[in-house]
Amino acid sequence: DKIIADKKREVELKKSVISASQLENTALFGSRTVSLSKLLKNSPSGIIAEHKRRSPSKSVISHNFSVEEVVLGYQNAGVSGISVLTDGKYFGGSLDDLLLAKACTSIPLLRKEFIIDEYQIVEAKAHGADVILLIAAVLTRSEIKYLSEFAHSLGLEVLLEVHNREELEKSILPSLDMIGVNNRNLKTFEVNLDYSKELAPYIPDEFVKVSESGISTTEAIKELQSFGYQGFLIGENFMKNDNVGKATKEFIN
Ligand code: IGP
Repeated sequence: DKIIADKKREVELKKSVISASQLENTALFGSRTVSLSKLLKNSPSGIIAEHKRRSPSKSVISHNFSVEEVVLGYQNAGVSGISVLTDGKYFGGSLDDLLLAKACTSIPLLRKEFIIDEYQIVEAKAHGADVILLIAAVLTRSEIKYLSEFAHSLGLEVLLEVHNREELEKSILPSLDMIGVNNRNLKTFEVNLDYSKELAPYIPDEFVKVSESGISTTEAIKELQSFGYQGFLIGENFMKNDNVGKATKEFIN
């Protein structure tokens, strides 16, 4: 679709000015990563809080905060991981946001991006990511295999996002760490936690289960936990508040 066509163009343009090997020469590229999946297995909160300024479904969510304020607020609230949207055109994010997040915290960071090329995985590592997202809806099985193995070779973990059984079945590979069910239908933007509940039994036990999008109550989390979910990706419900850190803290504690 349109987002992926735009992303392909963007990656080709970037490659023409900074090569992957130039990115590999940065200090962060060689740094150690933290395992989000291990943390989620042992974590009391299981919350992966997202830095999200706007989205195609909701336009403006927040524009009042610095990355530092949001990240420190999330850290202080006790989140297990932080997701940073780096897409500019549709979500108003950037790789700079990821870099700033890395400068503020040692909590594991997920690069939230439409990844279609290994170049973006090198970028992720060079800007402080610990985890990358791969979206099954826009990748073939062999692309998922190749990209996830490449991420592992750099010490990055992989969260694979699915929305239905077909996407799940085509994607199951040993090189994934976490499987996330997106509760939002990317075509209609409709959100329903039943997607997570219905797909849970088909996700093999060796993968940490993550429920993504549309989560706004602790009751929903308790229910999802009863279906085996250990990670909960939440953006809007935190970012829409006047005090992101305070709202997140109240939600978690
Ligand atoms: C967060 P929400 O409803 O809590 O703001 O959702 C996250 O799941 C959502 O931003 C997301 C997303 C994505 C964004 C899930 N998968 C893929 C961009 C691309």
